[in-house]
Amino acid sequence: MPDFDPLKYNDEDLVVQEAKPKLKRPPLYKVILLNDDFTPMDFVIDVLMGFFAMTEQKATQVMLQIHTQGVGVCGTYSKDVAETKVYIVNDYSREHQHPLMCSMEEV
Ligand code: TYC
Repeated sequence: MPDFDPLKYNDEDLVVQEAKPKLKRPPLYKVILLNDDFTPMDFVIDVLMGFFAMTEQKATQVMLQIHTQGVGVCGTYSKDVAETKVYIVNDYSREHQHPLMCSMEEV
């Protein structure tokens, strides 16, 4: 009988079905920034470099994409990490009195 056959025979010759392993990868979340009319472009670039480890060139490209399309992805993370990023970015923006909004979406 092949190794992977889930049907096994116990001592009384009864067929028993082994439980199928229920392994599912935990969901991932996109952290996104939303465009607004007031947050300075340089501030958004600083956020992308400081909190999302982007180079200045990449951060400028993402900022301009958000500016023209309305929304952009900063990165993809586990739920805990995404929640923390959203919290610290929104806190940082509020501290600097900018209305920049950071949010997350399941991938
Ligand atoms: N639209 C802003 C401006 O013209 C720049 C901006 C870019 C704001 C991206 C938010 O997520 C943002 N100053």
